[in-house]
Amino acid sequence: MYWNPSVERMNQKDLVDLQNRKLKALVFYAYEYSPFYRRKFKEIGLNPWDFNGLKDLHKLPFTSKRDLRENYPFGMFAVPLSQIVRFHASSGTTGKPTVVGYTKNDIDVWVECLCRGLTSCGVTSEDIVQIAYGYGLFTGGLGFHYAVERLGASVIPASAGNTRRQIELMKDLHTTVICCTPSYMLYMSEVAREMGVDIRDTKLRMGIFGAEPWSEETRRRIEDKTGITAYDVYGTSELGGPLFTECVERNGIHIWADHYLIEIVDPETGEVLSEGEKGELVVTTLSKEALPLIRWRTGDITYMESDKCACGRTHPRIMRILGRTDDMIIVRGVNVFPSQIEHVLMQVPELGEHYVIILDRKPDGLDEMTIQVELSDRAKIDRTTDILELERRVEELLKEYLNVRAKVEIVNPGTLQRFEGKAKRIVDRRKI
Ligand code: DLL
Repeated sequence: MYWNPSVERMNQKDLVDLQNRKLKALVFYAYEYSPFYRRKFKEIGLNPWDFNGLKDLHKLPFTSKRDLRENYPFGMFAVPLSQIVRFHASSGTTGKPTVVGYTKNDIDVWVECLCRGLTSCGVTSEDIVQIAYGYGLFTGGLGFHYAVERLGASVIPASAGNTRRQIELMKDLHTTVICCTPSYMLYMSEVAREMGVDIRDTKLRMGIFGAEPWSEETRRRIEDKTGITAYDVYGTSELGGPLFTECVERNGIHIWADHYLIEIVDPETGEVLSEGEKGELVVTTLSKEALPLIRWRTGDITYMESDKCACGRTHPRIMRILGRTDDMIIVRGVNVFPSQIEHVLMQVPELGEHYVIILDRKPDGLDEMTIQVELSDRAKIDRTTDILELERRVEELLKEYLNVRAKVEIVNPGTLQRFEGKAKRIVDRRKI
């Protein structure tokens, strides 16, 4: 089932032609309306009249979060404030917050993208969709809200939090689809159990989970615990919000190429990588009016595939996000992403789903990683010696798969912090 079949199945040549035309127009638009880009283009001697579209893409400058911060709040907007119909903002956990703005058309394009995605994972106007992403400055809640409404399904605008109420709503209002972070879904399933509710007995059939890295094993665990089918959704506030999802094939996330142009680059050198090579996702917006972004460095690590998907859609796919470049942990010369640690932990059936990675610097200057992970509430272990033995086993697995030396501490089920939005997996106690 398609939302916009002629576009979603457009042949490669037409899609590339369209991107080419839109990219050239974007360069003129940015030069004309964005003082920021005009300055950047002048700095590198780029004249829009000499720009030849896709084959010159590599000549365009990158745009980074730093640019957005330095131009806070409106310095990168390309329209007068009177044309802005909505603002969203990031929480600014890694510095000054960033503000993004949308014109009416920007919202329409965002809704269109997400409607295509929702339809591609099988959401229909018959569904009752509970949105448990936060509403507010975060794009998750309102982003899904507008798309689900446009689709004609029923929205339950639950927002994040108030978890017992979420379960009641799910039961009483016959929710069929839930949208939230994967970590919140895990938490919700625990609370449901405490309340004596088996999610399998409800009408819930599907979850659309994203806004944070999660692993294939976590998907399997969510599905095992709840009996639903779990889909991945990706997006960032700078690009719009939640925009792109997996389709029923669940073999990558379709990036709508008529609105967004993607590249994968080496995060260190900025060199463009080939299909299938892992690197940083870089996105150029082809339709955004308020905040056009040229070669936006998302900071997210993934790889790209552009062969036609079995679902019939021709738009390229990115594979599950491994993590953010700034979340990469470097301990004793080994680089690792939390999602890779999660991947190993979740393969151990005696372990639960909740974990935290603590980084310390020892007096001798060496870094130390400790992973606290809960015992599964189904594990039948209570002897201390068995716990110690399990800790050693997990440490060996981490060494074997990731070459990381970490101390593993197994803690009782229910003792680590739970999250209603994005989970915080790293506690860095190193003094820099
Ligand atoms: O998280 C938008 C969103 C809302 C996406 C709801 C999906 C669902 P930001 O708060 O700007 O926007 O955070 C964007 O979150 O650069 C990634 O690092 C991370 N992220 C988002 N989706 C995924 C995902 C929203 N599916 C940042 N897998 C991005 C891994 C994700 N990481």
